[in-house]
Amino acid sequence: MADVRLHYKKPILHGDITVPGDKSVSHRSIMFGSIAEGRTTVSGFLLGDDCLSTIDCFRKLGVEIELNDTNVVIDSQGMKNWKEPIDILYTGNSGTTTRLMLGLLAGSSIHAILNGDASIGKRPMKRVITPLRKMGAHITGRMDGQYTPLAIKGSPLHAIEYTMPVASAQVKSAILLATLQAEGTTVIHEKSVSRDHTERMLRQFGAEITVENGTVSYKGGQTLHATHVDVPGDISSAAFFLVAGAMAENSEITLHNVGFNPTRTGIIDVLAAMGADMRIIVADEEAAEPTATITVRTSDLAAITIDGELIPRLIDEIPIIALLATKAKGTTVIRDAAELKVKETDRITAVVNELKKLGADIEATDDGMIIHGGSELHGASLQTYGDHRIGMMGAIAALLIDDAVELDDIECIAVSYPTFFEDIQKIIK
Ligand code: SPQ
Repeated sequence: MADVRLHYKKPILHGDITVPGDKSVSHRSIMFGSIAEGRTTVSGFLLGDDCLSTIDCFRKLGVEIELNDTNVVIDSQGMKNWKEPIDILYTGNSGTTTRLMLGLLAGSSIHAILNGDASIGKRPMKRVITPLRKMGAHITGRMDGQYTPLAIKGSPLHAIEYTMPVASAQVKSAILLATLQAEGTTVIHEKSVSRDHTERMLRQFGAEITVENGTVSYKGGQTLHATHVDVPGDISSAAFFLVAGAMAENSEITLHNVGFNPTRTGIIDVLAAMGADMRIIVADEEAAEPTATITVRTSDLAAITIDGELIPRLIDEIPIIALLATKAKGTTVIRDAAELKVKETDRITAVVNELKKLGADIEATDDGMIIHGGSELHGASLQTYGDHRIGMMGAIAALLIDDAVELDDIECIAVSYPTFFEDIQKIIK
């Protein structure tokens, strides 16, 4: 666990960054390429630790995966020919890998054990296992399957109709992936729409799926066809630099190839509502995953309330939005975001503790936080809690103040943005 002292002395931020591949889409590209028989190719793959964990799991299932920089070639004999792994499937720090693998393995002919790191060991798995068990899955684990390690014995599945108790793309995706090997048509009702990368990729691989008014319907037993996946840049990674550009003095940053899927663009809505000076050029709205070039300049910001259906569209951006709110005029309220408590760490506690150390006027609530903008931030020693998004929030704060910021365990940032500090250097003037 390496400590780092960041002393940037309030630089002007100016320049261009091409954002690395989207983590959610990268995971799914490996999964779908492993399901479909034949050769799937992927470009723009994220070389983050979480996505490498996904590759490792599928190699253990006998899928051939070649990685050449950000290009991937997947040669699969189809999911029916996956081999029973002789070792546990280790999912590292990745909630997405752990939960989606459960859905994929539920209807297979395989017995497997899934385990991850200490953070994964604290994240709730019952939310996935409950609907999968309704489909006929055999999954056992610590505290009746609430936590890893989990053992799964593939079994015949049937489709279900399921109303999502929480907005979660991982739960929705696990059910959809299990349905691939289930009899009948699965229907999922979402109160607030979560990211839809799985639905989009099912279509891209040739499946028929309907999505109407928050209801997803998908018939089991459809065959997926190998194809090419072009991974867009990760808007959740871009968010750190969008916020830096809006907050730092005399700054202008252009971010290229930013994924612009409407189920992920809550951060753009928030920046716009707060008054950020942004220019957005959307490249191809018809693409499987649209992208945009976004330029952001130093802005006068006003506080807003962030809640309701907006929350799932920006859930991973809340740590950096909280930092943004420290500069906004007035009081920003973030609510309906209790899900933050079950991420890589409790992100309500972590954000409030660490921003307080920097001098922010912020308080935690049961389902979010309240930030009184306008306080002068200063240097501090910060904890990352082993959470990449808390680590990056601290590093962006360091760009905005005169004093040094110390951060413990910066390795965790490699989970989603291994080139983060190199990209910071590109825009410091
Ligand atoms: O994969 P993991 O560890 O769950 O990663 C996080 C993140 O901050 O990168 C959450 F901690 O992103 C999730 C996201 O919060 C990735 C994801 C997906 O790819 O489907 C969906 C979201 O989680 P959820 O709980 O809404 O399903």
